[in-house]
Amino acid sequence: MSIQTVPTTPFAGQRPGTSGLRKKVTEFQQPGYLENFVEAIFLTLGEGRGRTLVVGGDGRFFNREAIQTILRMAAAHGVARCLVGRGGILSTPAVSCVIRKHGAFGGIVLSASHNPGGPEGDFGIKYNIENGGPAPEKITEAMFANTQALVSYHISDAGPVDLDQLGTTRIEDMVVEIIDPVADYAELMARLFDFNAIRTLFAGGFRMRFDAMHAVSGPYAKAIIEGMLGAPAGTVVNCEPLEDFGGGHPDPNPVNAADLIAHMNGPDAPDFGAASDGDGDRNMIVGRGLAVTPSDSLAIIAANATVAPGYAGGITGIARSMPTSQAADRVAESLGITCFETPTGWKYFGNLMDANLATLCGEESYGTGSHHIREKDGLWAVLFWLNLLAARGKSVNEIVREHWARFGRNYYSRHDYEAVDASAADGMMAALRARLPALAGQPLGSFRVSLADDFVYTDPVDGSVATRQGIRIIMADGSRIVFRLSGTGTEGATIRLYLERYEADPAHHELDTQQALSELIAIADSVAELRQRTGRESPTVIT
Ligand code: VG1
Ligand code: CO
Repeated sequence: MSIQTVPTTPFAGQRPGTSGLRKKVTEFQQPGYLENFVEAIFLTLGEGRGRTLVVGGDGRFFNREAIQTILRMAAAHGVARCLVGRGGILSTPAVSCVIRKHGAFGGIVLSASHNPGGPEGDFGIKYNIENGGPAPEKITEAMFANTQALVSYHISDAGPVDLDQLGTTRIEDMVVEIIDPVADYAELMARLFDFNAIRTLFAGGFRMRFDAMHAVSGPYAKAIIEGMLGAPAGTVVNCEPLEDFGGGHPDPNPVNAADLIAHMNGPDAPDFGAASDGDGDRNMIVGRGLAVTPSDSLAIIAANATVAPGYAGGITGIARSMPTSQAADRVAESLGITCFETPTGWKYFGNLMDANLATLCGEESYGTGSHHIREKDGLWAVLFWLNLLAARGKSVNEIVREHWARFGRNYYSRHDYEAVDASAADGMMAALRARLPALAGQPLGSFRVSLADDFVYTDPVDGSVATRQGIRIIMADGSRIVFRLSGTGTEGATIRLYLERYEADPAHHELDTQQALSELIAIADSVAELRQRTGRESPTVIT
């Protein structure tokens, strides 16, 4: 066994996006591609790597191979100990949990999250820092800079590690410990939620369907929901993580989790439905005939936080990404706490949670979480809802409608235009940006624009500034149109159009969402020349 120095040359395009470096599997399979990025990670971390590193992924195609490479490179860079999930499996929230619990200096997560997998699908790599959260931009930018200057990488020539046996082995001087991927995470969940109340709920015949979409949440949901909470076998479906997610698109929304929605709309619908994404950090909450929008879910969790023992003392603040609806703002106001508005991506929440400014965080993209870790956490949100249903003895429908009656309803939708020609998308954003100064104060249909800008965020903790985080057109009544380009896609550009309209009057709370937003949809199209510039008649996905 010895450490090799392998000559290499830089690859273009290794700049991490919203959530790590995400590319087609075939791109990652090029000799040296993964190695270069991992070398750049270790170069960026410098001397701080003498301690423990956590490594795991969502089980997608190329996961095991990538882990073997990363372990051999970690050994070559003086890492003392690597904790690896058995079978190479660790959900994103579990990585965050394990980093924090075991005092690791960081973690490497192999996942392209909600993007499809398999040999023709996507792969990804993310680095998480000591607090368990995604590396902030100054670190990912330093990694990118390092990828552009590489002449060699360092790797041990040791053979592969058996990832399927719990226990300890060595590569060079580094200890490799294969750990149970679920244990630490399950123990944390049991401390946050009233497992006894949830057990009683299931014992009383409450029925649930959790669709793990053949992704990483399966083992976690099975162990916790069926194992610890006593839900009947078969409550968790599609629970075996598959390398290609069974050919599906592991994104828990009504379009990609259509099978769950069909069950929840059916005549024999269970009481509660939920789904999770590729790496287990997203969640969808579904009642009978009702998919709860993620922005509403965040607001409802915030309004009811104290039902869960882990939050019995109340919450210090809420944070939401800018495009997420303002439903949570209304809850924050009624609680007398701040609702922070951050750019898209979980990395912006870390400082707020570390400084105890925000307890709960959420994104419209089916991401919710709290300061128990530093990632969004799909199963956590589902367990919160179970705790809430058990504590209140009400249905999902009742809870949502009572929330609207009390706070008003924020009609909300996101329209995605996927794989659009990149220069057409850039051109649209540039033209829109140029129009912004003239928009303020102008009437648009029955609305009047009160603010039109490209969102800039100044982190209240470290003062760092993020610019160009999404074009927002805010109307005088609080309605909003937001445009962003996705930072997680791997084909052309994806335009995201976010639409929001507030309705206080409960007599108008049962409209169809697209109907309720129809005027804003038309305004968005004409202001941005969306159809004309993209050549698309309609969005690829509406959530
Ligand atoms: C999307 C979502 C964003 C989320 C990110 C990572 O980013 O909009 O809210 O944080 O995915 O989620 P973008 O740049 O494509 O809009 V995950 O579950 O894919 O790690
Ligand atoms: Co994810």
